[in-house]
Amino acid sequence: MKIKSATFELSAPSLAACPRRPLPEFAFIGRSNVGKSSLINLLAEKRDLAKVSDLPGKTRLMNFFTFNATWRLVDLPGYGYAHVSKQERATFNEAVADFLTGRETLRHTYVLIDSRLPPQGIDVDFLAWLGDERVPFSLVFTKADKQSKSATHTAIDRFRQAALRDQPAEPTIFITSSKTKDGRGDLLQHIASLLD
Ligand SMILES: Nc1nc2c(ncn2[C@@H]2O[C@H](COP(=O)(O)OP(=O)(O)OP(=O)(O)O)[C@@H](O)[C@H]2O)c(=O)[nH]1
Ligand SMILES: [Mg+2]
Repeated sequence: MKIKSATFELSAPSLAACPRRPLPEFAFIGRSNVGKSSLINLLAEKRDLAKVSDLPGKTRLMNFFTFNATWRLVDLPGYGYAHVSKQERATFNEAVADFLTGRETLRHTYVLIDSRLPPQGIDVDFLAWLGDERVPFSLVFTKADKQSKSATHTAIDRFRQAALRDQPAEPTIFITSSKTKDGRGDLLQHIASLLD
């Protein structure tokens, strides 16, 4: 799929504040700093469409981006950041849970995992929750440029053992790098297949 346009639409703090006009949507979610915003910019081939930050927890609202005027990417707040208040964290988690379980136009969810880290409890717990809620998802292993291919594959195998044993079906797995553009074509092809 060729990306002809990619624009920011709006930021929403709750399900009720999400865009009204129905378009098929694809969500990106993962631990803070995993590379969600960078991946959106990669797909869009725009440097500053989504804000990238070294300071974790930058994206605290659900951000909607419209691609080719026909579908949306949704940058969901990263989970697992420590420096916002409990109250704020709870509000955002609730909005994200509402979105993932109650947004009628949500076609698919991509869970981003840092390919350099051993399986993280918070990712394992989140995937178990998605499985319980029957939310269909794929896994995207990010920052693949930071290590060798074999190290990435070892990390994926370990993650599978830790997190996927109780899942009803094996999710599709993508390996990406916002630096080298690896995985861009695969992800866009997957989205295109779900748009048909
Ligand atoms: N080397 C490398 N660095 C990356 C890659 N993707 C993201 N980064 C860096 O990782 C940091 C976090 O990236 P973001 O895209 O802001 O991560 P995020 O998941 O949107 O973070 P929050 O919005 O805080 O949850 C930035 O310093 C990025 O430059 C990648 O593929 N390779
Ligand atoms: Mg972000």
